[in-house]
Amino acid sequence: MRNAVAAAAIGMATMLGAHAAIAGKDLDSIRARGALNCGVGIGTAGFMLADSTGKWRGLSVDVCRAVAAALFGDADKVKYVPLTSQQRFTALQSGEVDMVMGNATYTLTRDTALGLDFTGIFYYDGQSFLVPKALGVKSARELSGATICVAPGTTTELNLADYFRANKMTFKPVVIEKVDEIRSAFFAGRCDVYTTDASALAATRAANVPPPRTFDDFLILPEIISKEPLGPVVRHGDNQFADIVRWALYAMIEAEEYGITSLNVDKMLKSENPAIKRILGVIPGMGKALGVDEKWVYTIIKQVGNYGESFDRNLGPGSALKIDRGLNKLWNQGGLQYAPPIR
Ligand SMILES: N[C@@H](CCC(=O)N[C@@H](CS)C(=O)NCC(=O)O)C(=O)O
Repeated sequence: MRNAVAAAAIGMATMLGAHAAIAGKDLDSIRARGALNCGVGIGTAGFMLADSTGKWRGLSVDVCRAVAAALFGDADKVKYVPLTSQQRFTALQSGEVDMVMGNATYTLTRDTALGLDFTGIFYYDGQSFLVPKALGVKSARELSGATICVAPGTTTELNLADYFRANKMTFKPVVIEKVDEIRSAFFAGRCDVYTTDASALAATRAANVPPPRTFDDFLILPEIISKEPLGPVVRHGDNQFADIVRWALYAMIEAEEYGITSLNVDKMLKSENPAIKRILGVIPGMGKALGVDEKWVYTIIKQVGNYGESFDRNLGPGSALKIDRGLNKLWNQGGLQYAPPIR
């Protein structure tokens, strides 16, 4: 009897092993539709912003594009669905979008009770405060009694309450759902302070200050009051799709580590380095294991670029934001960005 159970277990394991990549229902419907529905924010420079021709750009957008490149061999096969912080997780749960790249912080409750899965961390962020210099404040500890603009359904709102309580300070929240309306309220002086992820504050300061005031009229306070690890989110139920989202981001990070860029990727196909050969599918196997074309990483890097290229173009020296890589440097350059091996 015990042998029979053991044999059945081995048989089952063999069956599962024989099909490393079983397409789930979400992946089937995305493939049948021929495009990825990617939930993004309403519009934040550097992360997700539609230009005058309707083309979306940004680091978050590039992760959607990388997933489409892996799935379809074409980074343009994405439909962007702008969502507020309040809408993003219900839109994912209901199937309106396949994944969310809405600068969502990876937390325990979102990853479990909401029925969602975070598949990595594309940006290590933290919460801070944006103030007009005219307010005359240099530290968050001087904000007691301030009126503070904040978006609902965010970790921001929760951290804000914790921080003020922990420091025995008071504040008056002005809760506004749409990010463009929060910015207008802040610039119109309806609140003294705007709080959200420091990266989004840097974007607001660099891209949204209405003239005649400029960037230099505002200040981001030095305190970072929380950890905001921002990740791609999918819903529970389709592990293979989750794997593709997870490894599309890792591929961008791994390519940077190996010096593979959108400019040299064709030359890299001739590299003698076995790791590069595996990453680019010259030695096949990774694509099969993931259930995508063997050229998946080649296509991501050719069409989207590696993580560092995307960061520099959207947030770093090649952008108006000039955000320091900081924690988002690669692990071997003093940062936290670390991709498990593609092997
Ligand atoms: N990271 C925080 C805050 C995120 C946040 O405010 N995210 C989005 C909503 S998706 C936002 O306002 N993004 C800017 C935008 O909509 O353009 C969280 O996950 O709760």
